[in-house]
Amino acid sequence: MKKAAGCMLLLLCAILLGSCNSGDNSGTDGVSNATMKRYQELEIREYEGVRLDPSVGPRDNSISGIQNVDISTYELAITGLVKESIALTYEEVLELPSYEKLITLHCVEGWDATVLWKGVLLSDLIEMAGADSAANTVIFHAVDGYTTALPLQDVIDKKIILAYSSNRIPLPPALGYPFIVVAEDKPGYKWARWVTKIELSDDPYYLGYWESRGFP
Ligand SMILES: Nc1nc2c(c(=O)[nH]1)N[C@H]1C(S)=C(S)[C@@H](COP(=O)(O)O)O[C@H]1N2
Ligand SMILES: [Mo]
Repeated sequence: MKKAAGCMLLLLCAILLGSCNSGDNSGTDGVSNATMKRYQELEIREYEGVRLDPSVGPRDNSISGIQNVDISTYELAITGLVKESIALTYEEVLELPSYEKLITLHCVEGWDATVLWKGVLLSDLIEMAGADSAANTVIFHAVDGYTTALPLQDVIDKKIILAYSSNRIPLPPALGYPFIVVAEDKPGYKWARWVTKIELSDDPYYLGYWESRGFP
């Protein structure tokens, strides 16, 4: 009886898995050829026994296309309700203590992506500038004019990182080089890419690009 149930479950899983890969010839280890093509050279594909997905998704849906940032003139500003506004170069950010996180993004469209991220704690960056006691919101500004925000308490409690590496390679331009907010447990539009400014605010109702267009 138990065995039959187990078999049914296996069969169901096989059908479900099959439907996800439909229309795509399979490559190595059941990974589709289309997926294999999206892995970048040198990108690691496995971490502690977990298979990683290509960090760059199948299509770009950013507001002004993929941005190419000139790192020689790039600066990351931490400003707003802080004791002292600061600006850091790419190299200065990379010198701070780093954190690695294996995160699975569950997309509302029904797919998952597991990527190994590496970056710095947003709270470490904020501490460098010193948040005012009135600050409760973190607004991210990007080079394409995109903005989005997260509650300061979430940023601290969840140890949210600003990542510069995905699957052990430098963040590709498509993913937001030099920096992306790895807003784990939050929808995709909270994952600000090409971040240039982190602004501390006392407005918990601040509306970013998609938020002002009706997204919560
Ligand atoms: N700077 C910037 N960051 C952005 C966006 C954007 O248009 N500009 N789009 C957001 C949205 S809506 C999503 S779903 C995620 C992931 O986009 P992707 O699926 O194209 O990688 O990036 C987010 N970060
Ligand atoms: Mo999105």
